Amino acid sequence: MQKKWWHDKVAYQIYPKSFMDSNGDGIGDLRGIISKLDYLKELGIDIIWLSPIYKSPFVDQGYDISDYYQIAEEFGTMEEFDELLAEAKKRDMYILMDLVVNHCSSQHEYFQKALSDPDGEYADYFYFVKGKDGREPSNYRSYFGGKAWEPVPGTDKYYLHMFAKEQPDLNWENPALRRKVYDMMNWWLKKGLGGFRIDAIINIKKDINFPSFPPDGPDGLVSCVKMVEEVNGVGEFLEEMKHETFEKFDAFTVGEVFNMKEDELREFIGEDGHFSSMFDFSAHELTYGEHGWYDAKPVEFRRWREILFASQKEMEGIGFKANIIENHDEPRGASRYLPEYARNEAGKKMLATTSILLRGIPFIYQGQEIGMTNCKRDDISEYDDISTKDQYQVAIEAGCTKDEALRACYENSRDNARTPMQWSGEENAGFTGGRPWLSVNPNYTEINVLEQESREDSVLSYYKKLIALRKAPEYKETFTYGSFQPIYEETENIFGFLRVSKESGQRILTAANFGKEACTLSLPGTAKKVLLSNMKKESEAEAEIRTLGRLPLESCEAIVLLLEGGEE
Ligand code: TEU
Ligand code: CA
Repeated sequence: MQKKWWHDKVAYQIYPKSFMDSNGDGIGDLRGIISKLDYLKELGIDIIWLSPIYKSPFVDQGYDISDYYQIAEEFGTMEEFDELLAEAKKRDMYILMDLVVNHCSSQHEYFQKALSDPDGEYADYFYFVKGKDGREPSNYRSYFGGKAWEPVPGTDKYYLHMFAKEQPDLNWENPALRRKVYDMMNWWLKKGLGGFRIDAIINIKKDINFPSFPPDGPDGLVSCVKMVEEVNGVGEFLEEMKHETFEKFDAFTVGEVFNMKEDELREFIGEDGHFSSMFDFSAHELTYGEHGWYDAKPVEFRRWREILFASQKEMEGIGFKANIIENHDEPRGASRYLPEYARNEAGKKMLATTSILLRGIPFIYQGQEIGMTNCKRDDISEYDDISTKDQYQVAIEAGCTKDEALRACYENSRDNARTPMQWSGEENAGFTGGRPWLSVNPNYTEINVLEQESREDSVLSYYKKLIALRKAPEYKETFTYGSFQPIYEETENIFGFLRVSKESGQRILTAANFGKEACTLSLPGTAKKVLLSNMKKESEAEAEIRTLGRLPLESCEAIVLLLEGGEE
């Protein structure tokens, strides 16, 4: 396998609006990010992904872009962005921008021009389609609820929006539009970006016949994702995009790919794949309800482990997925993947260990490194997110009580991850001197960076050790390129795997006890050295293992152990 500069890196996602506010307007900004680069460097971060910072009406928090060449005023100026790039570079860090090109904002110049001349050149930058029998061209429901077609005023046409109606889909069949997109990407890459995180990309390929499908809900509509699942050919667009843009810059790209077809992994992230990497959403997909958030099931450990292991094995010999436990679209990992009794610092460290040491590229979401959690709200009006408002309504219409619907939001809302970063125990968590755009999680008095920086045994201190271990010169080869081998699969509640490298001759065991009870495991070899423990001093853990000849694990205990000898 050809080695690439990003293989051994650790990435961090910033949600700019909620990261750090430098001027007291309650909105995070570029200057705030610049002020925290040293914090990220110290954590061990190499690559920073910024959720969208372009000019936007913020109907979907910046995922609706009205000018791809401008920085949103709320976040700062292009000069500040250039400064951020330069400051990152000084620290050997890379910046990824979010590339949102399935759709733009309805305020974008292209769409405004299209509306004013619905038969003109710009109308063909979008899907302006004639209705059928005085109705929409098909029965699609958008991802955010309601019809995916909106009338084009003064015509018998409709335009397609797979997300909000303020997010019209761009017509990728049009070569002129594709050229505009590539020029824009190259413009940013030339500034010195490390690459892109690529939003909702599977959706760019449509079946332009827009067939209707049998309804999948009481609204008589069908999720627009059905059409995406049925259509082929997205790969042609993706290859063209790669050749025209990031390939020329050796840029890193990570795709947000849902609904990939079976056996396409190599095409997506193999050596000559469309992208450098793509997020591993297999665990997230476990949490889908049949009809929405209200009937989503809690994550069951056994299924979770099974699906993550299967995903790890699937990518072996193919490429690198990007491992996450949360992002800006998901609830907090600590609130989702940890059982009730493990929702404490030990549990959070355990979850970190099993995620960061997997094969692939770790992506940490802001606040994960201090163990931020979901946030309870008393009323739907306290939420901002467009998807949350829709899902609340879906729950109510399905007959849920207000409390049940709020519970579904508490467990699944995208706003759980979007509350301001908890920097300190000061008012508003030290995020802003003003009034935050979204209210802080009240637990900032206990969970915050400042407090954790002062404590050797905090979640934050542990993340630093964990990342440093992954990148340590002696073990880097094994953690980066070593194979993934599951172990203890027959043992309930144990998340265990070996990383094995022919190159380094090392075998490293990671084992974590997600169960409520302590247990003792047999070892797959002789213990050489405890590299990390989330509960004890490494030397104590090592002495214990030597005396027993076995591996004892408390509830919520995780251990990383170097074994004697190389591959068996
Ligand atoms: O998300 C794409 C996506 O498929 C979403 O529907 C996701 O499943 C949903 O957020 C769950 O509620 C990307 C971005 O990550 C998201 O923030 C944007 O809202 C969306 O694209 C539209 O740009
Ligand atoms: Ca600000």
